[in-house]
Amino acid sequence: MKLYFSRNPNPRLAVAVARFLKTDISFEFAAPMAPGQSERYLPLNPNLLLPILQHSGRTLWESDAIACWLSRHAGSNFWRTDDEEPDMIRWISWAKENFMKACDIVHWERGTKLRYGIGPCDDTMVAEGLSQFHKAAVILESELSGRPWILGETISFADFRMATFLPFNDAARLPIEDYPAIRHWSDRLDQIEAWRDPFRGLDAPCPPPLPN
Ligand SMILES: N[C@@H](CCC(=O)N[C@@H](CS)C(=O)NCC(=O)O)C(=O)O
Repeated sequence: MKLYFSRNPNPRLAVAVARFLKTDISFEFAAPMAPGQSERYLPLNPNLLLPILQHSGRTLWESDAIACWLSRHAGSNFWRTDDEEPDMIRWISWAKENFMKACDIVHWERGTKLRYGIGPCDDTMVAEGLSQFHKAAVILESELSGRPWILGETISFADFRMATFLPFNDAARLPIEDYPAIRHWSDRLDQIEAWRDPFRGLDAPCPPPLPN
């Protein structure tokens, strides 16, 4: 069983899940979009994106599907399979359309574009992303004010998914300090080694630094 990854947000999420669940798996750094690499990776993922899970002669792509597979493989309820499953899927779905999407817009402009020389930061898009961020953060803040994790007393994949972009906040500079419950929840996540430092011991080049 192998997980192809890079240090970018979605592959980071998948590595964190695998390590959180203590999966017996090998990790291989990949760069499917690098020149000359597509022939190798197209059969594994036609989108040429990461993460990719390879197991039993098959491949699975999309972080959520991989997290589901890894959780089932571990016999864990990290991906809920009980009465909380609809609630977990609700928050994963909401995250991707709202909180995470807003984080992604800002991180793309302030982080990825500059890091990889794709283009200058578009301030209009940053403003739009920040506006979406505040709208979503108000809702998340209210939910997290009454409980430690999104589903209640026990962590689930919805927490990891919601927080996909927070480890990249040095670049995105999202104002999470304005939201104390979100801040504390993010701090709780950072107490989990698999989340805080998923790449420990893995051979993976660091992304280019942000220009000054
Ligand atoms: N919906 C996909 C998105 C995957 C995706 O966008 N992956 C990006 C990183 S966040 C990627 O592969 N970028 C190229 C790379 O990291 O080499 C998922 O959840 O897995």
